[in-house]
Order: sequence, then structure tokens, then C-alpha cells
Amino acid sequence: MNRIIDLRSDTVTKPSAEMRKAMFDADVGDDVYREDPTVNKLQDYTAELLGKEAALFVPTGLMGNQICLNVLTQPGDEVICERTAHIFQYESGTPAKLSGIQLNLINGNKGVIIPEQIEPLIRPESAYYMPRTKVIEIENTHNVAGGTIIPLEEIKRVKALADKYNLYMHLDGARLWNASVASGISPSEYAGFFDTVSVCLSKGLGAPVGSLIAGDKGVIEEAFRVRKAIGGGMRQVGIIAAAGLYALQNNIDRLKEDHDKARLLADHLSGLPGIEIEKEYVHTNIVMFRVTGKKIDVVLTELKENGILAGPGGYDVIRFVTHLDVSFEDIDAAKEILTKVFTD
Ligand code: TLP
Repeated sequence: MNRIIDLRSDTVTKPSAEMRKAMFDADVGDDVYREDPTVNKLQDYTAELLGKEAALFVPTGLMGNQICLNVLTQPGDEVICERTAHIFQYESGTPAKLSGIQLNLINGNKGVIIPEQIEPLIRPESAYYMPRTKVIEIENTHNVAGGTIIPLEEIKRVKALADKYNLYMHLDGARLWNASVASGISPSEYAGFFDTVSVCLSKGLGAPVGSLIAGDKGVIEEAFRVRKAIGGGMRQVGIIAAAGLYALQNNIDRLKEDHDKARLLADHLSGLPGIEIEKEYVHTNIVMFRVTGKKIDVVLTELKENGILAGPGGYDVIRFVTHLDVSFEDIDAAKEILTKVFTD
């Protein structure tokens, strides 16, 4: 059997030798006392990268998003987001469980929601019998839409609407780095339109764990309390913060390679039978394609038997995610396997 090509997610990467060395060498302290110098450094570095006053290290992207929503809302409030947003689809109902809030969903166009769709959903201040609209959430890049980049112009328009109605803006920027590298727009320019931002270190950047949230000092101070309250107060975590710092300092620019690999896969898939793919929407490191004529479970098993691990991206959709542990040689091998699976 050849090498397994793992395209399930960009979360499957293993820390490199250099990253492990940074972890080994990390200076640590008790972060619940805010005394871990490496965590403090990572937080300051991230805040600066995102152009925010402060940042907070959290274990996961989910916790990052949900702490932000918790800080920005009161029970009974409402958050507007895209229908396939991660906070709605894949965060275990935590908006309801943790914050007692509900989500109001919009069918986006490749993850993009526009003011013309959002404005009619904003609850009038006078309607005391309705929930209060508090936050508009945007995911960039958008996972289920296929790693699509949300255009800055649309973000600006949504922000203008949020200002008009006094609403907060939250950015699920789990893969903001990918959006930034592909568009040439800096993370801080994107982040500037949002009150709270959540970013991940353990997706394309190759760190074993960790996310950060960023915002103004008051928001992050409150987030610090909420993190502790839900069991996210960690101790000598400089050891993992060091991996995150290494990732931010070394692994952002190379994301371009992952985008190139995704495009190679998409180009190849578009020439195969039994597949529908919208190549022009492969903006970053995610490739989604519809399988026609076969159940995706069957295809996923065939792919696995031939050395490709992949996962579902929807009912009849398969998702490939490229990352730093998949080489260009792996992509060549994957193309051959795909030809075999789809033309046999
Ligand atoms: N996404 C994971 C799975 O949960 C699907 C993946 O493999 O893509 N926001 C976005 C946009 C995400 O894609 C993810 C993870 C998260 C938040 C949550 O991050 P974690 O898994 O660290 O809680």
C-alpha cells in the first residue's frame, strides 16, 4: 500500500521538528495567573497581527467563537449568520446551550450574505415580543461554501448596516490566514470590520492545538472570565502557545502552496465523469465536489481503499482539504487515484 494521502482536513497535520523544538524550549508559567510569558507573547503577537487591542488564547475554534458570542449577547438575543456557518452547523448547539441565544439564518451565495438579505431580519427595537438582534456573524474563509473568500466590499457593506442598527460584528476567521494570503488583504484589514475575531492555529498553520480571539480590551477582559467559567483556564500552556507562535511566524505565507494544490485537484476533478465541481469557487485550500450517480459513502470507501482519506462536505458532496503535510507528489498520486476511482 502506498502512502495515505489525508485530505480530510487541514487539522490533521503533525507538528514539524522545528515546531517541536520551539515547544521544548518554551518558557512557561501559570496562565490562570496570566504568568505564562509565551502565552502572553502569542496573545500580543496575534492582537497586533489583527490590529486589535488584545487577544486571548483558547483551546479550540469552537470555544473562541462561542466565547465571543457569549460576551456580545444576553440570553434571548439573536445572531444573524449564513445557513451553513460553522457556528450553526458544527458547534453542537452551543449558542443555545452556553448563551441561551438563537441564530437567524440566511441562505448565502457561496457563503456571502448581503445587507439586502440581512436588513429585513433585523428585529425592530419597538417589537418587545421579538428577540433582540445583537450580532452579525461572518465566516471567512467559508468552510462549507468551499473555502471561499468573502469579498471585502461585501464585508464593508454589512458593517455599514451593522453600524446603522447598532449591531456587533463577529468574524469566524478559523481560516482567515488563507483568505488573506489568497486575496492579498491583510488579516488586520479584514479584522477591522469586526468587534470580535476568532482565528485558528491548528488548521492550515500546522500547530497541534489552539485558537485566539481578539477584540478591544474590555471584550477580551470579559472573554477571560467566560473562558475560565467554562473550564478553559489553562496552566503552563506556553508549551503549546510556542507552537502557535511558531505557526504564525513561519507558516502563513506558505499557505499559497496549499491553494495551488487545491487548484490542481480541482482542475483534475473537473475533467472526470460522475463529478460536478465549480472550479472558479476553489479560492483557497478546500475543494468541494458533488458526486452524481453514486452514494458518497461508497466513493469515500473506494477512495480510502486506494489511499485517499476524505470526508463529506454535504449530503452528496465530498470535501478535500490541502495542507502542509500533503506534498505536490501526493497531489500527483491523488490525481491518479481519482482517475481510477471515477473512471473504472
Ligand atoms: N472545522 C473542522 C470541522 O469542525 C468541520 C474542519 O475540519 O474544517 N470555524 C470554522 C470555519 C471551522 O472550519 C472550524 C473547524 C471551527 C470554527 C472550529 O474549530 P475547532 O475544531 O478548533 O473547534
